[in-house]
Amino acid sequence: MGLAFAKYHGLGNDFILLDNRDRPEPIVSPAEAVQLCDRHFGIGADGVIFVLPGQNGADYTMRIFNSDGSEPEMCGNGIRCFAKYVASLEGLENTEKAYQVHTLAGMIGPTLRADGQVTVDMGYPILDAEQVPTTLAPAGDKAIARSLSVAGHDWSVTAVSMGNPHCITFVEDVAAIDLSAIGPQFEHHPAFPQRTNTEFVEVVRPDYLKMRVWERGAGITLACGTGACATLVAAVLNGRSDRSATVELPGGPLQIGWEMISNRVHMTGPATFVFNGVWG
Ligand code: ZDP
Repeated sequence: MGLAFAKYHGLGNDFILLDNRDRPEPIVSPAEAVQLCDRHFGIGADGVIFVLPGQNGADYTMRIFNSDGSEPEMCGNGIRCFAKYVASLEGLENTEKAYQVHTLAGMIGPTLRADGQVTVDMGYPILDAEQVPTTLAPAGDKAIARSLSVAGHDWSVTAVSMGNPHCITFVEDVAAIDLSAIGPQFEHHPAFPQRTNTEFVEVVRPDYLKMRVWERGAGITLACGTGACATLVAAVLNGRSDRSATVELPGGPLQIGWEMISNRVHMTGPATFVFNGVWG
């Protein structure tokens, strides 16, 4: 029979999109998602994204499984791909359109723009250590520039949740970081009870940051939208950047802004259709 899917990427962070609009539960299991994401024995992707019926007044619900089968609350690059995919399911390509999407991190609002970019209202950053969650600061405090010992070295880290947890470290030279060696040690550090996405950031200018990411449940990826948002928030909290900046990822740049009055984070970037296929 086969499972119809579409493949999309956001700056090389790639996803298998499934039309799950007729059922409230994902049509593939976490174990099947691991198989689909396998780059040698499967389709190959960083995650599987489901377009489910809306809840709480939303147009749709988005759920995602990482390539290891775990389920994150949110996915910034994924939601841009999600918006393009639902527009194509609705036969509305190349139109400006705003969606309200229910996620495990609350309501998220992607808007398709005339130039093909997608702007996403990512909501509020969560800074209370207990809610990130991290033990790096007491409940009610922010974990900004706290010391974390990893691989025999003390790192000054800032913890931010964009619905999913992120640990941000500012370094002189992002290229010099041995990400595959230390990334897993950050991800599984006991200071992060839900594990963590891990970002290393070089401040090139106050409006231009360079970031490399080790993702929880997915490892090294070319881009991470929630990670780029968490990076900008951490840079502002540490007095290292403007409230609006370009965050350059290995797969390309995202524009991120953190509004002073509304406290909301906005992200603008591309989402690219790759191909349609049938699995099995
Ligand atoms: O929080 C997590 O477990 C992440 N691996 C989820 C995926 C995040 C993503 N890369 C993004 O762009 O935000 C999709």
